Amino acid sequence: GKDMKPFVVNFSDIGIDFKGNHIVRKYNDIKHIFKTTDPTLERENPVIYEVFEGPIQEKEGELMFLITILYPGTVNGEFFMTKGHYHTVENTAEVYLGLRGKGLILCQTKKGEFEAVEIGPNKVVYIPPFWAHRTVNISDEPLIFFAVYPAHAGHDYETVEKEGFKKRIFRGDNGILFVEQ
Ligand code: S6P
Ligand code: ZN
Repeated sequence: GKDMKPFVVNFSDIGIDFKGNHIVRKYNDIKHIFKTTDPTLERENPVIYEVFEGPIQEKEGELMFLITILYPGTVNGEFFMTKGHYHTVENTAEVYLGLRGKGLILCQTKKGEFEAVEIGPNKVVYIPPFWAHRTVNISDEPLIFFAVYPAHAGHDYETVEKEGFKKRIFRGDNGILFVEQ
């Protein structure tokens, strides 16, 4: 806003003096997004991913930025992933920069187009307006990425919960498997 001054956030201070919003999603919060359930995960309820948002107001003109840490693992072979969403203000894009690990960003439109693109160190992914996006960790280490988007965009999780994504990503014998939902 008008009264803001330039500032720096040191994401290596996460957990020490991080000022922004911290969102934590555990297995039992999001287990319905996976094809199957796993009683061990239900009992242990691990953190699947967490998001550290910059201290930014959600209003037009601002840019929200954040770091997502998506932990490695599977639910009976289906890789850990984010809930995924459209932006509520649909005509808003987003940029991801991979920092660590390896993943896929599943993208789809309400018209039924589907794309999967790789994210990892040195990779910038551009998600155009109108494309829903979900991140899948296909590596054995935490997948960490930076993202920035118009701060007023908002998140529409409902549409994705109703319609799902066209494909699910499973660990295969030699690599990864795309499974039609
Ligand atoms: C925000 C951006 C990401 C996700 C985060 C968690 O627009 O796309 O920061 O919020 O990766 O995913 P989700 O689908 O639970 O918000
Ligand atoms: Zn988004």
